[in-house]
Amino acid sequence: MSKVITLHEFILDRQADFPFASGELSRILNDIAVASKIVSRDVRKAGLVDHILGAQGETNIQGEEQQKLDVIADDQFIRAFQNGGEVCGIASEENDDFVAFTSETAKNGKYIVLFDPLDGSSNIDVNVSIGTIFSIYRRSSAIGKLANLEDMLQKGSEQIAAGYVLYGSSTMLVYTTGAGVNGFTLDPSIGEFCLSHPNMKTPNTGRIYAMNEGNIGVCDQGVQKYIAYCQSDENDKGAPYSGRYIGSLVADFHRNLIKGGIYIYPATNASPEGKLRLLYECNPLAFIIEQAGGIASTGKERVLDIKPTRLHQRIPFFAGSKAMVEKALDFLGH
Ligand code: FDP
Repeated sequence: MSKVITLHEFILDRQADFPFASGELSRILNDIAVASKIVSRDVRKAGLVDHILGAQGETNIQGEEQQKLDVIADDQFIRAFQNGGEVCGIASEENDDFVAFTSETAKNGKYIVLFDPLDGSSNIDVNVSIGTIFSIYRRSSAIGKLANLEDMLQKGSEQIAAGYVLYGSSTMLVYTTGAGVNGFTLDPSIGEFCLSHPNMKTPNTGRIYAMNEGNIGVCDQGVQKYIAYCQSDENDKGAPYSGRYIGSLVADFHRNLIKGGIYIYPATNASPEGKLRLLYECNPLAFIIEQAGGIASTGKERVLDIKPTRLHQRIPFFAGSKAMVEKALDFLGH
């Protein structure tokens, strides 16, 4: 039987791969792992908290105000980064503005983290998989100062690490530091993430397309034609692909990463810029899919090449197996 490798051990083993490694990035990754274990625990009892403990009003049995799980998750991650000492500022889906940490230790932190604490949160109430997505950059501002907006608005190609946690039938943490993608499954009996998916590669092609097809009539003709191609028996597979859409980005992305497939969230009439957020949804997933051998594009350009202009900027997103995304881009005329 082979030895179990925990995330903690794995991170320490890989630390030497970074130039000038001082252990700070490793500590941030460990902080994320701890925060996500806490969130995983809370997600697992979501139904109890929402429907039993909170059933009598606005407060739970301890007299505490009920909080939505995405706010709880946001607080958990912010607390982890604020107290860790390596991170000088964060931006998250839950906060309109970025947060620059003000303690002297934090001002000396070299890193910033952008994250979506609980993505797909509209699925919490119906017991469907949800996830956390994170993206780590070296700060561009001077060490010792407060983090600023420019620190947050770096190109995705500048990421030094990115990953996600999927709270699914099991809890998994998948991350990259630019040297491949590795996946860890939480063993609840020992409370550790254990290496379960080493060196993940996405198949070059697959049979799955994932899109909210309710939008098919209100998106670009190129997308409509590509989806018709996926559904036709005259495509490259000679049979219709499988349509699979959970409506939870991390879950849809993770399934496609493993099985091969394409994820599409195009621009629509109602959301001409697309729906998904560049900084803490698309960039981290783009980094991962590229590291796994796939492609992530807006339909016009490589996601990681975009210079962000706003914290909550949205983009159209086409990501997945190389051959499938290239085919979709052909239909879009690129
Ligand atoms: P949600 O609105 O539930 O938070 O980015 C948010 C996201 O979920 C993704 O997780 C999900 O893939 C997508 O939006 C679903 O959007 P549609 O309901 O428009 O398909």
